[in-house]
Amino acid sequence: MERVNTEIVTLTRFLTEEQAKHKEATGDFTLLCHALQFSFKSIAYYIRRATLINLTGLAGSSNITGDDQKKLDVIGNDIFIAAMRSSGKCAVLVSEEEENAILFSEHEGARYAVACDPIDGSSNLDAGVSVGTIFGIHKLAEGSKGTKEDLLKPGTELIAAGFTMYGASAQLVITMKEGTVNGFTMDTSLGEFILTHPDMRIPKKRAIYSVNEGNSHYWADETKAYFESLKNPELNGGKPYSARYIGSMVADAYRTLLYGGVFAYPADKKSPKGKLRILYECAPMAMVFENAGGQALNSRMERMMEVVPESIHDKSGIFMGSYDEIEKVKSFHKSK
Ligand code: P6P
Repeated sequence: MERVNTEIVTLTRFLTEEQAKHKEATGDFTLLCHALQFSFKSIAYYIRRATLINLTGLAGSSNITGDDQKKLDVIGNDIFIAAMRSSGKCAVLVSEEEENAILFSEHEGARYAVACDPIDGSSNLDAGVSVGTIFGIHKLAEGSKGTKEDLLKPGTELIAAGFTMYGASAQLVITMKEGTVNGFTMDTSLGEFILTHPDMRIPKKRAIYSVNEGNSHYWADETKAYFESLKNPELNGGKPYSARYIGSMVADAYRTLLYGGVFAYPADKKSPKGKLRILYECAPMAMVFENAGGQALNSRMERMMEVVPESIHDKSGIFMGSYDEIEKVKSFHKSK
């Protein structure tokens, strides 16, 4: 007779227990996370039904970074903005889909600043590829009422970050400052995120690399040399690395976190500042990977968590993954 597992930790219970660890906690952060949880559940619902109710395809608009907006992008963005506003705990929100920071000035007591990409990787949506929401949470500076400057800070000041991948099931990965990385799986019958991957640790090394080789013509010479070395059996115990690239950061990141290896989107001659955005792609992922025992660097081999964005949609090159794999990246790239 299969023993029923009654030791089920929901995200709601996890957040309550986290709050109890901090006597000074007011409960505001917990309420903000409940609003995040609601937005993930809503976005997951629409993504599941997208094809059925014809939500795939372009919305006919484009966002600040010039990406063609998919209908779901717009819906995901609207859901996220509404959830942050109604929480009453978010003072300022930066979204990939919004040119300017959104200030919720009606919430005077709000003490948090949130950066998000509501549906990252959405260009893959029509093909049924996993996409995701990436988020980072900062606390407002003392005396600030909430401005975009509250987000123009290094990842080391993030108080929480993570992502939700909408795949076969919705998988949430979240980490707090100096905390562990915890994975939750959405149980659609209960409508709850269940703790399925407590204290996630990225394998110290793994012969998998994840990069868009279509850009290799534009890479710096040392980047070309690094990836070429991974393909040389003689340099890797007789077997080359495996190449795995989905083109959806959340999906590539989740696989790298679980299996190990290296994910990279290097800055190159075509995109000298890189393609991925610091606030809502590079920094949150860097926090997750570091807290899971891995590393994350920019193309100048600087610790990604120490990079300060110059603007809310500022970009960076990134290498992130297993500790030993990033050490190998460093050995090929001279610190600039
Ligand atoms: P490319 C999706 O548009 C995204 O922002 C990330 O999710 C993904 O890692 C990257 O861009 C893919 O870019 O140039 O390889 O299509």
